[in-house]
Amino acid sequence: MKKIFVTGALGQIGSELVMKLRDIYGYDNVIASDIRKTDSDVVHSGPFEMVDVTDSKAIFDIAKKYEVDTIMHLAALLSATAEKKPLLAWNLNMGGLINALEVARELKCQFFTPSSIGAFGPTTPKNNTPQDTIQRPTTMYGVNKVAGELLCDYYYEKFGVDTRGVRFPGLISYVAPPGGGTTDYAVEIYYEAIKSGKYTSYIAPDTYMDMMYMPDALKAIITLMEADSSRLKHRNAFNITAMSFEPEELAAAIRKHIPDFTIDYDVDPVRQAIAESWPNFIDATAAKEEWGFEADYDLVRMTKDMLEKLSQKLLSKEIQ
Ligand code: AKB
Repeated sequence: MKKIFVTGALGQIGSELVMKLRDIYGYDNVIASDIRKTDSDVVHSGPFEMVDVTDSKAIFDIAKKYEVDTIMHLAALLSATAEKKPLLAWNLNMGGLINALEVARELKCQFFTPSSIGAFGPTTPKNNTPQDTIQRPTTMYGVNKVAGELLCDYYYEKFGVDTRGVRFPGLISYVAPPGGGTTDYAVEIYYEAIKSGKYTSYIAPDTYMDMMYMPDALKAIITLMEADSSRLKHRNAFNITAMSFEPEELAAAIRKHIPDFTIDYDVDPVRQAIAESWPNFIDATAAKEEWGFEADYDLVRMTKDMLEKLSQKLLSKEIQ
């Protein structure tokens, strides 16, 4: 990777990935893009372009202008929003993906796009979900993710595009908030724990989902993209995970730092149904064997770091 073009760069992953890539590969070698522009580090620290990924020419023109050799396509709607706006989700998630893949084919770029645990469904084995298994999701997001995985494999097999991907679990970070996901509760809870000492969860107790702290997610993307191609038996997309918990366990971990923290429940039937259609925990052996993936953060370590960093962030906002 020398010149990397990132779409959806102002989202939850992009906001941190772009800065990490710029540290590693040089500030001018990472071209960030999004449909909007904000007053942020991503926009000010290196090249930034406004790009709507449903506009194939716009993607092509930017990729050509900067002579990029890698595309990281992040622009997408998450599960809960996709369920509310299924047609928009199809058009953005699938339209954007095929546009970006076409540019990768034409300009011979390496290609990354994230899949998700949302690519599994109610008939998938729920525990220790294998890498290769039944994928019959019942959400629009899941349909997009399965189709996306297949499309990326197709571009590799048919056109030789070096496509690679991971199935991300819920991602937890103190930098940029997620938006419109089912796993977002696991981020919101930290904000509310610090701000008010209590949280009302829209996900029911006893609902287990895979999760990962953002530093491990960034490490996974970079390690996979740098991995020796000959070692990869799978490509789109690898199961990866760092931990699996239900809301009570997360609350208990927070209580070790904020003893009076309380959680109660007001379950959202839409997001709960999505969560219940996903695995309890997935098996990431293929990622470990084929490119050495290993997470650094478990629930205890993540919670300590998250509460420290988020407290500092919220405090400095108050002071401003
Ligand atoms: C979501 O909840 O939609 C995402 C995901 C697991 O893909 N965080």
